[in-house]
Amino acid sequence: MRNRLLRPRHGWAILMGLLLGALLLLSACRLPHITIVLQPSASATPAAHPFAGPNPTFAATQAASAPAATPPPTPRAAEAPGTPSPTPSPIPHLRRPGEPVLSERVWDATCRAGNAPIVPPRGDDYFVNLYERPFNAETQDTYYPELDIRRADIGTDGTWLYVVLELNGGTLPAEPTAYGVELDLDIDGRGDWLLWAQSPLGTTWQVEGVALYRDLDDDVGEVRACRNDPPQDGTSYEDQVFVAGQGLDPDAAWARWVPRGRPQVQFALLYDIIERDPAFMWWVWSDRQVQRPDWMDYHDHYTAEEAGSPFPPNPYFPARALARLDNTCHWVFGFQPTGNEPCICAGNFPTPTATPAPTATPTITPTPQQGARITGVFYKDRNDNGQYDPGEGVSSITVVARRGACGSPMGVGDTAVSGADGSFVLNVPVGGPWCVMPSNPTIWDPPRQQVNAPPGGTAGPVYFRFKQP
Ligand SMILES: [Ca+2]
Ligand SMILES: [Ca+2]
Ligand SMILES: [Ca+2]
Ligand SMILES: [Ca+2]
Repeated sequence: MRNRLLRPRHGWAILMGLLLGALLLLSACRLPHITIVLQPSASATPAAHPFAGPNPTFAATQAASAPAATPPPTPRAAEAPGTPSPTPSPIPHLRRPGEPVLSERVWDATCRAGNAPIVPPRGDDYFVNLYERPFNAETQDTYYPELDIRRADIGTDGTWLYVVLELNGGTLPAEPTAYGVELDLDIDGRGDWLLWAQSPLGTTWQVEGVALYRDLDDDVGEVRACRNDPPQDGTSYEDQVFVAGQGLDPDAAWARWVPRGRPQVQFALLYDIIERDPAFMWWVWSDRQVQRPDWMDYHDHYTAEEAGSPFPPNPYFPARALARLDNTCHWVFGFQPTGNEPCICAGNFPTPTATPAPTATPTITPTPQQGARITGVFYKDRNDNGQYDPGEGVSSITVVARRGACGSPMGVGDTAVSGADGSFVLNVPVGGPWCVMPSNPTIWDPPRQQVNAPPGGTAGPVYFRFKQP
């Protein structure tokens, strides 16, 4: 009995052993396959994109046009904002931009290489986030013509929104350099979209190096749009919706470098992305210094002292944190400006001559028909007699005229920089009340002055006395 019982038990054990061995062999063979198969399928699950919530149209477009293998956008938290990685894009493109169609233009001041320090002729005012600093910080002795925006144009052919930056010279930057376009769709002075391209750019349209950012919570510009409010508390452009062909739509945004005497950076954005918005405001950037979309507006991130000033008489001279960059003021697309639009360009109202002499600096001399002139003087009261005397003028002070009463100033009518004798002239587009505001108003007495400018006439002079320390 025992033996009989033992024999089947041994046989059973051997059978179980064989079965176990076979199972182990099978699982050992399959394990690597399981690993290989599972990983891609898990990572191929598209990450939930914020865009799917607020805008079903784009989400649908994305779902329809994006190939199944499209990887999800890189997680934003781990990304250094403003540095899209120019990885080769295997993504097939259904649409490619053509030659830009342009309809609106904004002019910008230009600098020139020369004696140090290089000082911008105009077009720089930290207090309204306007910069003309295509040169290095501190010594201000190296000029970068490929950073110096000369003019910018915008237009659409119905499919694409094109923006073209014309630079004052130079060649394709070897150093990391960003060029950008901000779009303010609800015309509140706060950018809503940022189109951002980083060198190296090719001479044909490419998505590599191109990124598109969106502001989700309307905090670009911090507390007061168009005015400096450091320190920055908000997120600014926190949502990178497209980078190098990945994200929103593989064809969303493109850029190219057009080499020529005055080289261009050209942008193309699928007009559908901004729901073919017919009327908005826009402005452009070159930036080799900061390159942080999540720090815009830069005058909300840096204090006046940190930013530095490019003008030697300014107490914050020289340019420091904000150097090696340039931008334009805000201009319109698709509507006639009234002059009350927030941050609107000062001198862009009179249509500049269609074909300016290519050698001349594109100085816009506003001669508005129903406009007015406001004159004034900055001075240091050396003999302390409470009034301006010859020889007391303070040069290179930026001053801005904002429309309306000083309690609620609105759009910028003009900016000017005081000359060697301390005097300045502001050409405003219409008569009426204007608030004349120096940069860094705290050092002037009074800090600002309201002027009622007669249409077609001249008001002033208004005097600003330097406060003795
Ligand atoms: Ca410029
Ligand atoms: Ca806005
Ligand atoms: Ca602000
Ligand atoms: Ca934000």
